[in-house]
Amino acid sequence: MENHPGGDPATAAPLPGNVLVIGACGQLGLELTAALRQRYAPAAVVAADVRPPQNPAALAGGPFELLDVLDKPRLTALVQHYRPVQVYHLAALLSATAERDPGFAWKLNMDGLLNVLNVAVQERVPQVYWPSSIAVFGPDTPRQHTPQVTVMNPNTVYGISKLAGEQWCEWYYRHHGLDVRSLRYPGLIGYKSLPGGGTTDYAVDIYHKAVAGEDFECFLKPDTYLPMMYMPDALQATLDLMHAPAEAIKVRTSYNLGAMSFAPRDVASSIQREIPGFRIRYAPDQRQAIADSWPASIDDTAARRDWHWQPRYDLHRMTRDMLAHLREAVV
Ligand code: AKB
Repeated sequence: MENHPGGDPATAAPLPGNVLVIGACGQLGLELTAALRQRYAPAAVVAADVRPPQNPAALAGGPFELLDVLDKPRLTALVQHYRPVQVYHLAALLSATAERDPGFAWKLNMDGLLNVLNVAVQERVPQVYWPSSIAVFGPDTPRQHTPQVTVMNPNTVYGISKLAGEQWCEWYYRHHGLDVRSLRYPGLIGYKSLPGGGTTDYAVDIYHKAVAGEDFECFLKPDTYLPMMYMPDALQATLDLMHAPAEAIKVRTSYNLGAMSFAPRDVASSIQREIPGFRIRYAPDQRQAIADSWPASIDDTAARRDWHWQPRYDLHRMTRDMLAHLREAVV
């Protein structure tokens, strides 16, 4: 089994202040908070979310604050209190949930980001991180090796909000000199937490079912290729981007980020190499249309060139690691 990265604590430079993670109870937030606490003093990494963590142990070891990112006075007060040198703003509705509640998705994804950007400028926060997604691309985008700069035209509420958010990030960089950085994540797969409301969620759920000895019903068709990434790679990319020298960051909207690309039948075969009796069946639902509008694979040349991005996990290496960790949790 491999350890999750958090950078090398022995070589990480000490932070000259605190870090604030907004949306710390989400799939990425839980793991990023842990990685940052491994890298820096745990007390310096403030986890914040609209609700307390379901499993309090997951965020133990450092401060936790209740925060609705739409509550700008509360956000301002927290930033004034902790004086973070980095804010990671992860709170958002994902693609499938956003289609069910477009009004709230737009409010949370857009007003939340604008609150963070405005408070960061006002309170002179040196650095902000905000995740974008492959959802910024749409049905007119070239599907294979989707370039950094290309036709976008997203057709989901989530994708529209991410594309607008990218443009806002660049605007705050140009007009206010705010050092805001961003990655277009593919589907993220990790064993520590479950995603909620995304189109790529099947690729996490399938491992849980396999370890529980159950069959898996997949909501996408067997040959639906999507860009995906194992969580340790996503954490490494995020930390590498945030610690790269500012002059190396040439993309101020959001960087394409690639690692692997697979379809449900590929991940099922990969699991069957380890668990021969595992079975999958297919019952595509409304998420199929979202997946069909997204890239199948990503060209991340700019990230590799500018800050030396290099993924470490392919599908089968990820499968072995996921199954080992999930089995350990079951025992
Ligand atoms: C989703 O499926 O909505 C997310 C994403 C690709 O941004 N995982």
